Amino acid sequence: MASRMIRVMATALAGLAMVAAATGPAFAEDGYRLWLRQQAPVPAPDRIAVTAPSPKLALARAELARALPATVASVTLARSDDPRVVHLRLPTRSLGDEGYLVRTVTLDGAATILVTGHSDRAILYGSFALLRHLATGGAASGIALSSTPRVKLRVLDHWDNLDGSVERGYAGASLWDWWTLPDFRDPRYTDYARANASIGINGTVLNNVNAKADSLTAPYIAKAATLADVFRPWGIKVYLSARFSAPIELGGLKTADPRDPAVAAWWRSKADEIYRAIPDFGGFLVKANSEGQPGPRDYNATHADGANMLARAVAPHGGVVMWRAFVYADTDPEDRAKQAYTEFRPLDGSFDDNVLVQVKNGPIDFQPREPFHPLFGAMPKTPLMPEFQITREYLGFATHLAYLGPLFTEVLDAQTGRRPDQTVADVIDGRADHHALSGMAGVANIGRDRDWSGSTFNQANWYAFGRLAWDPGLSARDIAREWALQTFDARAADTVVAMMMPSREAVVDYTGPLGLAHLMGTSAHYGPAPWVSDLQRPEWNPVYYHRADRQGIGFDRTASGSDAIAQYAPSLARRYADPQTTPLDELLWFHHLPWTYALSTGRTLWDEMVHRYDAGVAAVAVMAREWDTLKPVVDAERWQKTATFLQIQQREAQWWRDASLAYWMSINGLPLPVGVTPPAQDLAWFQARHVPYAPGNPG
Ligand code: BDP
Repeated sequence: MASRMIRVMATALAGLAMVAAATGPAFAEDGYRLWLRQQAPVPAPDRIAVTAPSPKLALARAELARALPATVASVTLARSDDPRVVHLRLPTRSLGDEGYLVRTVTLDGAATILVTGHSDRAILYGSFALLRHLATGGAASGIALSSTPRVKLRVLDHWDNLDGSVERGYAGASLWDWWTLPDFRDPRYTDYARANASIGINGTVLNNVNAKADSLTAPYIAKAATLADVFRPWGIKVYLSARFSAPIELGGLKTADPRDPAVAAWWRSKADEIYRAIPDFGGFLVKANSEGQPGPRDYNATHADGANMLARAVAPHGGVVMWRAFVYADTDPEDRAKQAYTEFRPLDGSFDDNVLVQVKNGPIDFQPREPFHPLFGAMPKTPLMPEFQITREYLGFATHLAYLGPLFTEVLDAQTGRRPDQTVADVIDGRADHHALSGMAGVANIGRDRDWSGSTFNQANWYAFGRLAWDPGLSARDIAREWALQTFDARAADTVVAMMMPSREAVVDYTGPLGLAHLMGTSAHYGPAPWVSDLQRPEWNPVYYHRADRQGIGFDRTASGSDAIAQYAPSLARRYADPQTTPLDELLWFHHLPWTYALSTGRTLWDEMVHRYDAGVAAVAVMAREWDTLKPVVDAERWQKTATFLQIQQREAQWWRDASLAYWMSINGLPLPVGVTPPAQDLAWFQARHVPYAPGNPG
C-alpha cells in the first residue's frame, strides 16, 4: 500500500517536473532578486578567506561565495589592523568607519583580492563593491577600489502605517507585518536588509511621518526591536517617526509643550525604554506642525525647542533627531514655497548637535521638477539632510517609467551661490562646516510586491538613491549603467540606459513643462487636474500654482510677486529675477508671463508648452519601441510587465497632454500651432474623469 502511494506520488511529481521544464518555474525571473542576480556556477566558500570571523564577515563571505565568478581564485577579508594587512602599508588611513579598500595583493606569497577597512561593516560594503565591480564588467585582475561614504546617515523613510497600508506606496502592502511581529521573522526582512546593505543604506525609519503614538508603546517597540535584530548584521539601524503629542496620548499628560519638564521627562524615559530593547536605535524622525500634525508651535514654542527636547532624550544613548522642515500653514497667506525657509532659517545655530533638519529637495513638495530648496546653503550651522521621494507620488506612481537619478543629481549638483562653487551636495556632506553629522533620506518605494518596488525600473530609483547617498557626486548615467548591467543581460544595458536617462524629463514634459507644478488630481495625486480651484485651503488648488489667466501663466516669485527669489543667494536671485536669465525649465516657477512671450527657443511661451507636452508623449513612444527591441534578451515575465506598463504610460501621458491643453486653451483662447493634434476630448470630459481607489492615498 505504502509503496503504491510512493509510486503514485513519484509519477505525479515527475509530471510536475515535466510541466515545470516545459513552461519554466512560475517565478523564474520576477524581479525579486533586484540587482543582486549574479550567481556563481558553483558557490565556492573555500575561495574566500576570513581572518577574524564575525557575523558581518560571515555575511560578506556568503555574498561572495554566492556570486563570485570563476575568474576570481581567492579573496581575503581582513580588517585593516590585521598584522598582515598592516604590513602591506595600504592607504587605509582616511577610510573612516565605513570606507573600504579592495586591492589585488600578495599575502603569504599568494595573490589574493584583499577586502579591508576599519570595521566589519566596511568589509561588507567592500565585498558588495567588489561584486558590483565584477558584475559591471570590471577586470578580475589588478583590482584597486576604494571608497568612503560622504554622507553618514543614509536612510530610507518608510511611510508605512500600522494597519499595513503605505502612504504614497505603490508596491503593495507594507513589508512590515506588524501583526505577526515580533514572533515571525519573515525572510523578506533579511532580503530587504541585504539589498540595502549592497548599496550602502544604513538606516530605516519604519513608520509613517504621519505617525501614530502606538508605535511608541511597548508592544510596538518589541516589534521594532525584532526588525532591528534582523537588520543589525547588515549594518542597518532602525529609527521611528515620533508623534509629538505622544506624552498626552500615551503618557496621560495635559500638554506636549517641549518646555514643560514633565514632557521632557516623559520622552527621556520613553527613549530609555526604547534603548533597552534596541541598544543601537538610531533616533526619531518628526513631522511637526505640518499638515495637521501636532508640534511645538501648538504651544508657541519653536521647532528648535521641540527638536532639542527630543534630542536630549536620545543624546545619552547616541541617538539623533531628524526634524522635518516641511511646514506650511493654511493660516499663512505667504507663498507656500517660502514658508519653510521663513520659519527655519532664523533657527540656524539653535539646534543641538544631534539634530539634523530634514529638508525636501525643493521648496514645495516632491514635484516632477522644482528648483533646489533655498535652505540648502542658508543654514551653515545646522546639518541639513535632504529628503527625496523615491516613491513617485507625483511622477506616475510605479506604473510610469521615470528614472530619478537625473532628478536627484540635478538637486545635488545645483550651485547654491552661497560660497564659490558650493553645490547642494557640498552642503549636505557637512564637511565645509565641520558638522559631525550628515544625512540623506529617501521616501521608500518598497512594498510586498514580488518585485519590491512595483516595477523593475522602479528598483533603479531605490538603487540610485542608495548610491547617491553614499556618494552624492556620482553621475546619474553611471549609476543607471551599473544598475542595468546588474539587473539585465549585458546586451540590454545600452538600450536600458538610453530609455532611463530621458525618462524623468518626459514625465515633466507631459505633466507640467517649463517649471509648472502641482497640477495633479486632488488627494490621490494621480492624473491631470489643473482646473481644480474649489478646495478649502488655497495652496491645495492647482490654480494657486499656475495662476493662468487670459493674458498669461506662471507664479511671479520675483520682487513684484512673492519675492521668493530673495531666499536664494544674491547671485541666484539676480538670475531668477529676469525671465531672460532664468533657466527655461524653471521659467514658470519664478515668472508669470504672457502666453505670447518670446522664448530663446524661437517659439512663443504657448507654442513651447504645446511642443513640450508633445515631446513628452513622443518620448514615451520611443521608450516603448526601445523596449520592444529587447524582447529577445530580457526574460519573459519582466519584459511583459514593463511592456504593459509602457502602454499604460503611453495612454496616460496622452491623457495628461490632452487634458492640460484643453484646459489651457479654455483659459487663453489661443489656437494650437499649425499641425498639432487637438485633444481627443473636450475639457468637460477630462474634468469628469476620476480615479477612485488609487493606491497609496491616505484620504
Ligand atoms: C505629501 C504627501 C503626503 C505626505 C507629505 C509629507 O502627499 O502624503 O504626508 O508629503 O511629506 O507630498 O509629509
